[in-house]
Amino acid sequence: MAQSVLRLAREVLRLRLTMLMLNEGIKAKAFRVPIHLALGHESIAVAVAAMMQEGDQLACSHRNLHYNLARGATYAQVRDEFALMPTGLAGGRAGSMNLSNPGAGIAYTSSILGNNLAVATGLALAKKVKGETGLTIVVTGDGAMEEGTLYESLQMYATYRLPAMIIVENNGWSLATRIEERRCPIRLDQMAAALGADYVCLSGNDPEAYLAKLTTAREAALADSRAVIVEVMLSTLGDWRMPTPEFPDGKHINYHAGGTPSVCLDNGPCVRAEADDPVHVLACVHGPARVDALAAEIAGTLEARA
Ligand SMILES: Cc1ncc(C[n+]2csc(CCOP(=O)(O)OP(=O)(O)O)c2C)c(N)n1
Ligand SMILES: [Mg+2]
Repeated sequence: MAQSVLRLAREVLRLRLTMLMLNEGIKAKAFRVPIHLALGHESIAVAVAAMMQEGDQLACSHRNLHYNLARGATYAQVRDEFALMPTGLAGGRAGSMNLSNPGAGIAYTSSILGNNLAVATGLALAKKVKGETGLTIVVTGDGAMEEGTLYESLQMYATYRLPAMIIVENNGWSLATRIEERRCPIRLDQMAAALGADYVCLSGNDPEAYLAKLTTAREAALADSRAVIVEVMLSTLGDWRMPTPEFPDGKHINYHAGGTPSVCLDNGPCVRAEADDPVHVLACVHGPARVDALAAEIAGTLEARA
């Protein structure tokens, strides 16, 4: 396995194992804030983190854990942050939904949907005014892209000729509502074309392929001072319960936040033997035995669960 590919595979596994350990903590009520795990989102976060260069800035949303981890946060740092301890990544002051880490390039994070799109536009404009280099990257979900700030920021990027990358993590859900239940389909490729932006669609959860495509898109955005929308098709793995009049104890739906009861660390790093699980994809590419050995080695370096 080439070193660069091995590094990406190790990172996908580190993110997965860290989130599985945090899931056990959530189930044990160890934390003081609502937490949105990102099981299934590992490949895009690892590829974005590897794509980023000096001066690049990332603006995240409520589901930001995978980017914080991919940009170097450790299990102990996020565990302590979620327990609001001074030893946490942000000194215990940010919690989960607003967790940023400017020193690692995560300039801003907001729990207000669409807010990071507007702030990222300001970050990109500030770079231009100050003559600074680097790309502004913003991550949003398929729900948050329904906010007007997506359209408004694309307009601003085109008007002021600002380089930017807008990553839409499309898991098909906004809280308990699927896209087809809440709105018409939106063709992001056509929206991008109408506003002078590029469009790239990523699927398949291969971090190496993602990194290659992101790197090309980054260079084009910087060379031509324009925006690129990167739509990533993925699944948020796990399950969630929502109380309804018919199901007062909670109806099982797609995972949104909190602990995911059906996912257990003892079952190994793979959640689903399907292509929407980045760890399953790694096992298909590199062999299950190799991935299990790597996972065991990484788990040994993370803090013991107790
Ligand atoms: C302005 C605003 N409206 C509503 C909410 C409540 N809310 C929090 S997360 C969420 C769903 C977000 O869906 P999406 O952007 O697709 O991200 P996902 O959770 O699927 O990763 C909603 C509606 C909010 N945080 N901010
Ligand atoms: Mg969504």
